[in-house]
Amino acid sequence: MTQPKRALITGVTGQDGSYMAQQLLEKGYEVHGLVRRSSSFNRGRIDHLHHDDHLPGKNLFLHYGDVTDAARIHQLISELRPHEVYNLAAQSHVRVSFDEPLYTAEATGISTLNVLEAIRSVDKSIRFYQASTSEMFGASPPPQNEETPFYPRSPYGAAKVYSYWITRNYREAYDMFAVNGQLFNHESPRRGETFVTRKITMAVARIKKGLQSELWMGNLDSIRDWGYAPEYTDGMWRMLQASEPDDFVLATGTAYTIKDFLSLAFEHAGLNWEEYVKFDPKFLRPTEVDELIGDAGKAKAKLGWEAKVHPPELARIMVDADIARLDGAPEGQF
Ligand code: NAP
Ligand code: F7E
Repeated sequence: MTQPKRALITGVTGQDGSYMAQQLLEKGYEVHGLVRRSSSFNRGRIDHLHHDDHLPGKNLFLHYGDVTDAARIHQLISELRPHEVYNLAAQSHVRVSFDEPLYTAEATGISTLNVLEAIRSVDKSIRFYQASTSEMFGASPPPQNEETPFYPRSPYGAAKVYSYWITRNYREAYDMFAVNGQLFNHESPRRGETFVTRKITMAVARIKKGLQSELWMGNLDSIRDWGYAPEYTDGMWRMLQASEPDDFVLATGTAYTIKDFLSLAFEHAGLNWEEYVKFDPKFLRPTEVDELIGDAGKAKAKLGWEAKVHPPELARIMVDADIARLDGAPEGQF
């Protein structure tokens, strides 16, 4: 009997980590996830994987650790000897990165070097995925693709640019299979509650149920290219199965403003967003990324990857899920 492939996911408790773990278990992988010690329960997105009868949940193993702790990362990679590492852990909130720039540099930038160094010294054949981002393009005008120059507009974007280049450098210097996925915004019912789409869909559900009457927001004019997270984690996996290591943009190629997403989400529930949304300057950023629209042509040509869910369907999926949650649907359903 052949041994299952082993994967290590940093950031397994996050939106993408939870879909990645689920998809790898479905493919028969032995999945190891890095989990931070927390005083409150932080495994809500993955807890159901242990109990899902359709998944080999016994193949999911969680390990305490922090990506800023180089010794722990080295120890884990040395003990586990994974075939693939998905480096998804990060301080991922752009607005928060202005409040905590040094921590963000550590957790979103230098931490990538911790993982790469561990792989380099333990076994250079381990395949490495780095969660790079459209925020690296920042102020470069759309459409953005793999050739677009970087112009980050936040401490988060700047830290991710470091991670991108150190990943490329380890690929070129040490012949490692280390790749960057330059992913545009991707959302889902598991999206963190302080990112704009989820903030909106939760508010729609609560307003619909009479639990909330106002929604306080910042800049409504920025343009984003929003896709559906499970499709993007499938793209990450495809990058690590390719014959050669390379960097890829994943995006839908569509452009919607925050106002557009408000309309889609509120209208799906039969509501008019303009009656509820109020402006609060505390949600503005010192520097904003105005316009992100990705060109994922390379991923389509070389990986056979293409986004199928576009923002109108995405908004419906997320609003329906948040209404179902308020109706008592179990978290593992989403
Ligand atoms: P997310 O929901 O914020 O999840 C981040 C994960 O990283 C969580 O599991 C978090 O743990 C963990 N983490 C944070 N700091 C850590 C540390 N110091 N040590 C160990 N774990 C740590 O993010 P996401 O949306 O799934 O995104 C996944 C990755 O892709 C991130 O690197 C993000 O920057 C990047 N990215 C996201 C998007 C997007 O649109 N979603 C687009 C491009 C790139 P806790 O649960 O304990 O907080
Ligand atoms: O903001 C505007 C805000 O926080 C989107 C992360 O996953 O994607 C994400 O970064 C836009 C911005 O995501 C509010 O000013 C208005 O223009 O949902 P967001 P983001 O900053 O695009 C990239 C690709 C990543 O890599 C990141 O990790 O929405 N906006 N009003 C607001 N944003 C928030 N959060 N809250 C508001 O009230």
